[in-house]
Amino acid sequence: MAYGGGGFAISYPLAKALEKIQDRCMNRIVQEVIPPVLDSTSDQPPLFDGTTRNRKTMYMYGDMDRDKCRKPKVRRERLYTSLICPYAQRVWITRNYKGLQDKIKLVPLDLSNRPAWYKEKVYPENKVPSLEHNGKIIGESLDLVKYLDSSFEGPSLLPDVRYLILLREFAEELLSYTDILSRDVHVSFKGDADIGAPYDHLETALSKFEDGPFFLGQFSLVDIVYAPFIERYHLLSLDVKKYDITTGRPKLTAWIEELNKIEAYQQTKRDPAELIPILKNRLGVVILY
Ligand SMILES: N[C@@H](CCC(=O)N[C@@H](CS)C(=O)NCC(=O)O)C(=O)O
Repeated sequence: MAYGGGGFAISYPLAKALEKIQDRCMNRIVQEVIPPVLDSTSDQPPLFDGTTRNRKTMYMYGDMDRDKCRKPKVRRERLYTSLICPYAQRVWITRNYKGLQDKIKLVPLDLSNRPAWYKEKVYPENKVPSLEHNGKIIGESLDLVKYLDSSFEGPSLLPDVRYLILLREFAEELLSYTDILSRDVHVSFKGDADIGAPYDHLETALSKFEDGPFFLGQFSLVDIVYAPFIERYHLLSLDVKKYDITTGRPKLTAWIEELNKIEAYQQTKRDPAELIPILKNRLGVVILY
């Protein structure tokens, strides 16, 4: 059955599905309504919100026992701010990014005509930003950005220590693989061993951290340690075995491409015409280096 509007008709189920999707999108793009800016004439906002009567509890206890029918008071954390202060904006961005709009209410102040209660009862420094959390006042934007990140839920804004440990462990693993790689490549040149296996290993390793094309995501000493060897194996495999180590290995291809953009590496590369005869000469004598 068609469920129509002005220009074209769509089915009812599709219309319902679109309605849901649209609602979700609307949620994401809804602009927060910024509370009014408080000045010297404004009262201090109350510490607690949410004293509306709870219908479910009213039903359980009857309308007579009014105290039990009240929802517990909700303490609102407050971010005292100025809508034009760059320091306050840092904290505002952090609060938004972590999705804390409902938890931390904005209290914008007019700095040119500040309410007296702000200095007297909230933050004696009389500056913004400041955060009221669990009855404590915390100031200084850098401290606040870190505080919001570590004390509230939402996406983390600093690398997790566990992630750093994982990176370091993986770096060590890769560093100790360099000798195995040389041995396996050497063996594959001499005999029947699968010439592609060592590069499959590298391809898998390069897929582990996806925040960049390098072994640990971002460029590191692991890439430096591998660069001269992969450069030589690439040349030699093409020349001796007509085998391109990058074919079918998009991560390795991207790694080589990105490495070649790094000036510090570029300047150390030798002409292949100079390298290949040296490598061929060494092949079969010692591990390639
Ligand atoms: N170091 C503070 C600086 C905060 C600051 O200077 N805020 C200005 C507004 S942009 C302020 O409150 N000025 C009022 C005053 O100094 O009296 C921070 O990083 O939070």
